[in-house]
Amino acid sequence: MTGRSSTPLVMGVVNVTPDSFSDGGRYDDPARAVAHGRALLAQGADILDVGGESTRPGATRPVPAEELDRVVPVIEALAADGARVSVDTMRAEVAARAVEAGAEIVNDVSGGLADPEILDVVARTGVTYVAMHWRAHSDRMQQFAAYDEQGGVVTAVRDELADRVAAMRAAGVHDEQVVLDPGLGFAKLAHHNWELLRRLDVLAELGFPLLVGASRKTFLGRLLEDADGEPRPVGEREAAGVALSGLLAAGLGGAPVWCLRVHDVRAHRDALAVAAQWGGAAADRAAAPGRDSRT
Ligand code: PMM
Repeated sequence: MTGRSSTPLVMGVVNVTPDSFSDGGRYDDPARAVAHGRALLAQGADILDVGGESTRPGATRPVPAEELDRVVPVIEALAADGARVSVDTMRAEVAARAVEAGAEIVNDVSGGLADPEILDVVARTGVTYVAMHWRAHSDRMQQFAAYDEQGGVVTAVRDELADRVAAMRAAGVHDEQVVLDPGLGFAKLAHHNWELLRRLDVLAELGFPLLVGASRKTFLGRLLEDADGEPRPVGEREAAGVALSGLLAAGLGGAPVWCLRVHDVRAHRDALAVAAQWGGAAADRAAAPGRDSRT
């Protein structure tokens, strides 16, 4: 189900929320969200990630009924179109209803910590499970952005994800269902995110495919801050994220990435095309030195 390929898959974000930091309020009514999902498919998304809870720093949680009302009709419509849909939720109840509605992937930013029963849903349904590194809900997660142990953030994230894998196995989830995610921006400062991106090989030691969600995040805004120290606004971070996708697809994170979670699918697809062409050209040169491959 999650088989590896050299070019990462592209997961397009469909946030059905009034308050997500990257696109909050733009697609918060189901019809608009479905239209947006279809547009992302047309741009080449492999997966559509439908979420009804904003996880931006400081966000408060919707009640479960509200989250269900947001995501279920959108998942039903997009799955009926034949799309491969994931549900971005931390709740077992929402995950179960989403799978009934046609979701094939449960994307849980808490890796089973927020609602441990979600692991039972994943085990029972056999769907793919994206488990992200997470320490606390968004209203207080940045209080936990400290990684003072030996090995710093990279070792801590690897070890905490390994603990989550143990919990998944104990719940009856099969390893073939699991994808791991470093959780960029979740209880992380900017430099933590960069360290993780450079050392994906350490996370890959756990033996699972990796998903990376960097698109439009605050650490990119910080990288591009203006002369007064103001971060680049969310809507103007796309090019930096696209550059990062190209570098990751070219292997500069130190390990293959199974999937990139992005907002502007077309732009990131372009970066992947460049990286694939580069890799192919390098392989051609190695196989046939001196051959002119400009055509
Ligand atoms: N980031 C956000 C939401 N869901 N899921 C995974 N697996 N990985 C992420 O990094 C991730 C996520 C927050 O970003 P958004 O507000 O743009 O959706």
